[in-house]
This record gives sequence, structure tokens and C-alpha cells, in this order.
Amino acid sequence: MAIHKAKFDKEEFKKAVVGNCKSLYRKTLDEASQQQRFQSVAYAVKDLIMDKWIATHKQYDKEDPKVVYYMSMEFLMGRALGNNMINLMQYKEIKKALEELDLDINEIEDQEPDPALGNGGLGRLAACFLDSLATLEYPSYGCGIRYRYGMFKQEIKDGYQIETPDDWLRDGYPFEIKRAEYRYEVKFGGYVKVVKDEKTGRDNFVQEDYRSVIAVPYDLPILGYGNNTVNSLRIWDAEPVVKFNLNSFDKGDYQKAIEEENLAKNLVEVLYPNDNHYAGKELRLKQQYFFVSASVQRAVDRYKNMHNGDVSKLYEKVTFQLNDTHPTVTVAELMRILMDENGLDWDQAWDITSKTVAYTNHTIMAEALEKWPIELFSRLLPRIYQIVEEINRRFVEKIKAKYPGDQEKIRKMAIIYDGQVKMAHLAICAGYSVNGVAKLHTEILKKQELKDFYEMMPEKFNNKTNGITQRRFLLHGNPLLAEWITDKIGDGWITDLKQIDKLSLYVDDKKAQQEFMNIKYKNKVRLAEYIKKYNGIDVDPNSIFDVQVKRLHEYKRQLLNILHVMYLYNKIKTDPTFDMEPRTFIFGAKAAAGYRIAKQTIKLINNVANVINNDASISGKIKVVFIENYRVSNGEMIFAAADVSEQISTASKEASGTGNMKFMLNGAITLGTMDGANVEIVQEVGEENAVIFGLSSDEVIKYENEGGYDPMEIFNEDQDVREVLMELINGKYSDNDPEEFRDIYNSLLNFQDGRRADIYFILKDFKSYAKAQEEIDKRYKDKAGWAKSVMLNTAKSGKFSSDRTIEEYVKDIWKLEKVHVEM
Ligand code: DL6
Repeated sequence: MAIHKAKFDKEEFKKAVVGNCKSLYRKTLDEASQQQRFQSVAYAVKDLIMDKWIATHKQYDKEDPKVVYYMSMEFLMGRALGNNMINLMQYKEIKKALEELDLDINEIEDQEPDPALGNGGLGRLAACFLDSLATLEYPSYGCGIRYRYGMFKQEIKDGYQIETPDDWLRDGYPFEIKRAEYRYEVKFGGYVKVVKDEKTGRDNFVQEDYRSVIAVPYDLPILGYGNNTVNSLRIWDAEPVVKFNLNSFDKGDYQKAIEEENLAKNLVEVLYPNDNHYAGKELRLKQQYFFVSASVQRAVDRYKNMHNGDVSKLYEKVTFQLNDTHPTVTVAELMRILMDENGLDWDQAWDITSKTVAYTNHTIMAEALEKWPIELFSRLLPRIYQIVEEINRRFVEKIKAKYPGDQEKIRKMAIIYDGQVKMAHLAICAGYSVNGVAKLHTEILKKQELKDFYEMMPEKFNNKTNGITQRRFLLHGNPLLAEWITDKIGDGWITDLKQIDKLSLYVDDKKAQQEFMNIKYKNKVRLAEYIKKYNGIDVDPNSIFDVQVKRLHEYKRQLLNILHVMYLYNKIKTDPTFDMEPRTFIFGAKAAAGYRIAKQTIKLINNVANVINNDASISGKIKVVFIENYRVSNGEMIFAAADVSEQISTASKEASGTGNMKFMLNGAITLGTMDGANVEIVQEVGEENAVIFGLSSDEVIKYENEGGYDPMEIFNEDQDVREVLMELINGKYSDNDPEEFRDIYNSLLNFQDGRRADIYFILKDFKSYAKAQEEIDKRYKDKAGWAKSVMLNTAKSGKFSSDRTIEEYVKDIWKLEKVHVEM
């Protein structure tokens, strides 16, 4: 790939920063606040982007390439300033220019709010994909929602999670531009009137008595690394149809005007803070249809403008990738636009739609599967519901034809059944591709969760193992290691991560090992300083940094981790001579606001931290830290500093994971189960360079199918486990209220609320996890062996670049051509 580095005029840039400060704030730089300085710098960087952004879209208009629209309720972008400087290949130059203005780049970067328009892995994956698409010169749009408040900010008070609003737009977001020229009306509610067209005799379907909002897009630039491509992330804001609805006043319809005002205001207010969990809220369905309708209307209009108004070959130039089922109304909305607004008949519209929409599944967790009650769905989206009903009717006919007399198949596969609209079934029925996100996950989909669909339409199913962008998670997040790698093997890895394998040559070289570990140490010092600043805890950078950062969910088993810490603490207390490498257990996790057990787990981790960190008798052998408000920006620093990457989900539950890849890239050893992409990580790096434990996915699935296991047996037979569990309810970690952790205790041992005990096999895997932890300790004692292993993790991470993933999507699903932008 030819890398293009644009000329940088330092003096011009400095002038722009000073000028921005003057025109935005009527201030000189030294008078300005840090936030104002950040804004002044960000606008100057945006200026460096604009010409490329214009050129890219001119080129797209000229060449008319096929475009992928990545439809996603979530884009967890992280900060843009540093990333944009990196992708412009001007990080060092800008840093120098800022120094000359007496500005420290780290402080400036720290002013930027993380645009946190996502919950976790799903949204971050979308952000990595956009980075890779632009770097690989593929035409794309990310389509989403401009949530007024992003993912909540987490504060920890007395060990409890407190959610506060993330007002990321408060000071204005410098990189976005409002595209008021692309406004679309989106209609909700009312009823559908059938009007016969006198001339054609066709039935026209007209929505009447509806409420509507105007969708207005904001574009954020997505820069390719070292090229001129600047794609767009298009996020939609909602405005009332007419701010002062004179029309409505005239008609005395004051109520309608108020309702529309409120509809617009509420629609984009918040991102639902649920990860892998479906909440079934009416507003959520409104949000889905809102951004889908606006995005599809725009995509079809753009296509028509370029093809003399003829939509019949839309699929040749447009593809919609559905990021999970959240945007699945795309299917029916596209049908509606093609039929009701462009006069196509059903078969034509279906032919186009089913060649245009593709679906990615990101979870097998039953509680994440979206099903909408037909009452709600049809009330909110009456025309869309009619279309879904007809899709369902035809699909059921097909099922009947293929499996005559098999009512069971219809029960399991119909789109509408039991009074619900099943979004995954709609996506699979209409999509031309269905993919999972890691090999194991795709196999489980085919054999278990989506077995019937796979049997009926095997040709649609494929795997695309997730990836991450090395530009953010190594080049930006770990500059010391990035520079060292470039020094050793050149900078080809930045756009071709496979090349990082060249580091394998150095893994036995003592000097290289020393250098690598020195960098790890410095990164640990950086994180230790952060922990001291925000947690007030001293941690020793010479201890093993053992890290679990990700959303808090029972299946991810942070509980297993902290129970093991409690067990280890008991061991040290009973035998003060117990020999172990000092360990710092680091956690970071947000829990969904209404997820009781997850929030209790956060409290438990903090309480355990409190007891252990204040016990001088264990001479600092263990420390426990809970990092508040884990997000992309502090994540970058955390990955760089980790020795051990905790990937301990119940096998079969984590579709892929992407944190596991970020740790690996930064030289950490995976301590994990054979779940999600861990399986492929182990394949790449070799079993001897990871530590694997626990039930396999087959074993878990077998237990599940056969009704689980009895955790009481373990409780009765294993004294260590029993001791730890008793500590959950004897007040050892909850002075004020010994009952504080009763729910956690019950979840492990008692059948309750219709749920089996220990459904995530924590006690079943406990001993094997404890052994794996001993193995980590043993391996760490062998300094050279450890250094070799972590270096191999970095060296063998080439497969896990999102560039590879995107090339696979392009080749197997999207069939895009590259567009090279010359300037
Ligand atoms: O594919 C991205 C990411 C995976 O790495 C995680 O394993 C998976 O849990 C996550 N899935 C979701 C599903 N959410 N819903 N609905 O976030 O996707």
C-alpha cells in the first residue's frame, strides 16, 4: 500500500491555532481555558482534513463505486484528535508545533470528551471497522444516532457505581459538521390508508394521522491512515417538523405540535446502556426506525441522483450491513421506499432488498435477542408492520414447502410468532449474508442457535472473526512500543499487521527482551500514576498487572476473578510465608444501570479492595484496583500496561471479544477459557504462550441441554470454595450490612426466580481457574520465559487487525472496489 504523507506547514498551523482561539473565544492562547485551547487545536487539525474530505467525495461522485452503509446503533469512537493526527501522519509535527506554542499535547488530548456513543464491544468494533475501511480506501458510511448523552459516566462512591450523564456535546464537538441540506422526515404511528390509483389501478399505501420528526445528519470525518481518503460517520439528530407549528395552531392542533416537539427531543436523548441485553423499550424501537429510515432514504436518494432516478440496480452500488439486529427494520423500510415511493412491485422490491442487506450476529445470549410485541410494533410503525407481515407470510410458505407438515419448524423460524416480531429471523430471511464474529461463535450459531436457518439456507452463513485497529491500540495507545517495533522491523505493520510477525526473530534475543520489558515497565509506571491520581492507591509497577476490563456481565465472570482474589487472600493470611509474585488485580467495568447483580459485583470488588489494600500484614502481595469510568481513552493506557489479560467468560458465551486482541497486541498473556476469539488467539500464539482453563463450550452446552449441574456438591466438598462463599454473607467484606452480597451468594447456590444456580459455571470452573493462576505465577518467575512469551503474543497478533476482517467482508460479502483519492 502506497503511503502518502502530506506536507505540513508548521507556521501556518500555529497561526491557525492562535486564529481559532481568537475567532472562537475572543482570547489569546494564554488567556484561554484548557478546553478552549483543545478546541482551537482541534479546529486547526480539522482544517488539515477538509480538503481531503472534499476530494474523497468528489472522487466517489465521479467514479460511482459501490458503497457499504454500516448500520449501527452504536459507534464507540473514543477521542478523535490524537487519532486524526496519527492518521494524517502528522502526530510528531503537530506535537512540535504545539510545544512552540507552549501547549502540551497530552494535556490538550485529555480535554477531549470520549464520544461514547456505544456500550462496549459491538460499538467499538464498528469504530475499528470505519478506521480500516478508510485506510484500505473503501467507500463507506457509518450510519448511527447523535445521542445527546453518550454512555453514562461512572463514578464510584462508597464502592457503588453512580451513573452521571455524559454531556459530550456541552462545549461543542469540533470535528462534526451539520449537513442541514440532507433532512428527512420520519413518521411514527397513525394508520395506513389504501388509496387506489385511478390511472394504474394500483393500491397506494398512505400513512395518515402520524407524528413525525425531521432527521438532520451530522458528519464526522473518518480518516484513512497515510492516504487521502476521508469517509464519513453520519449520525442523525432529530428536530421537530416545524419548531413553532403554526399550521397546527391554525388547525387548533396544539397538542400535536407539542407532541412532535417532545418526540424530537426525547428521541435522541440517550443511548440505552445495555450490553448484550434487550430492554424492549418503545423509545428504543423509535430510535431504531428513526436512524434507519433517515439513512435508507438518503442512500436511495443518493443512488437515484446518480442513476437518473432508476432504483432497479440499487444492489450493484449499495449494501447495508446490519450491526446486530438493532437496525433490522432496514429490510422493511427499504421495501417501503422501493414500493410506496418508487412504484416497484413486491417481487422487484424483494429482489433488490434481499441482494442489498446483510446481517452480523454478535451474541448467542438469549436475553439479547430482540423481539417486539406486535401490538407495539404495529402501533408505532403501521406500514412497516404490514410489510413485515407479508415477508413473514411468504417465508412461512417457503418453510412449509421445504418441510411439509412440520409445524415445529414454523414455530421456531417464523418472523412473527407468539405475538412477537423476531428481528433476527427477519434479518436472516431477508439478508444475503449472515455472519458470526469468531470461528467458534459461527459454529455455535450453525449447530445450536440458528441451526434451523442454517439447514434451510446454508449458503448465507459465514464467519468473519473480529479485529481491532493497530493504529489506535498500538500506534496511539502505546507510543513507546510502537516506536521500538518500527525501529526493529520498519513501519509496515501500521498498515499490514501481519508484518509484526518479523518480531519473532527477536524473541530469544536477551537485549530485545530487556528492551521490550523496559517498555512494559514504563507503561506500568504510567498506569500506576493514573491509579494513584484517580484511586489514591499506590501500586507497584514491579508486580504482575493482571487486568480485566470490559462491560460487567455475569457471563464475563468478573465474579470468578474476585472470588479467586478472596481465596488467594485467605491463603496468604493462613500462611504468611506463602510464596507468590506480587500481583495487582485491576478491574474496570460499567454495569447497565438496572443490572442488580452486576452492580453488586462492582461493590464487592471495591469492598474486597478496601480490605486487602489496607491490610499491612500481607506486605503488598496483592493489591486490588477498580478503575472508575473505564472507556476507550483510559483503555488505551491500560492495554499497554497489562501483563495478564483476563478473558474468563463461560465458554460459548462471548461471541468473540476484542479486548483480548488489544491485550495480545500490547504484549500480555491471555488467561482465558476456550471461548470466542480466545480460541484463535491460542491457535496463533501457541498453547504454551497462553494459560487456558475451564469447561469447553461443548461441555457447557451439554450441561445446559441436560439441566445444569449441582453447585452444592462443590460447596459441600471443597472447603476453600465454601470459605470464600461464606465470606459473601458473614460481613467480612460488608461490615455495615452482612446481607449486602446475599444475591450474589444465592445466584451461585440456589435455584431462584426460575433460574438455576450458577448458570455461568463459576464454581464448576473455580479450581481450574485457581490452578491457571498458579501457572501464571510460575511462568512469571521465569523472567526470560515470560519475556519471550509476551513478545510472541505481540508478534503473533497479525491476524487480529480489523484491516484483515474488513478485507474478508469486502471479498466475501460486500464486493467493494478500492477508490484511490489523488490530490
Ligand atoms: O462483535 C463485537 C462484540 C463481541 O466481541 C462480543 O463478544 C459480543 O459480546 C458483542 N456483542 C454485543 C451484542 N449486543 N447486543 N445486542 O454487544 O459484540
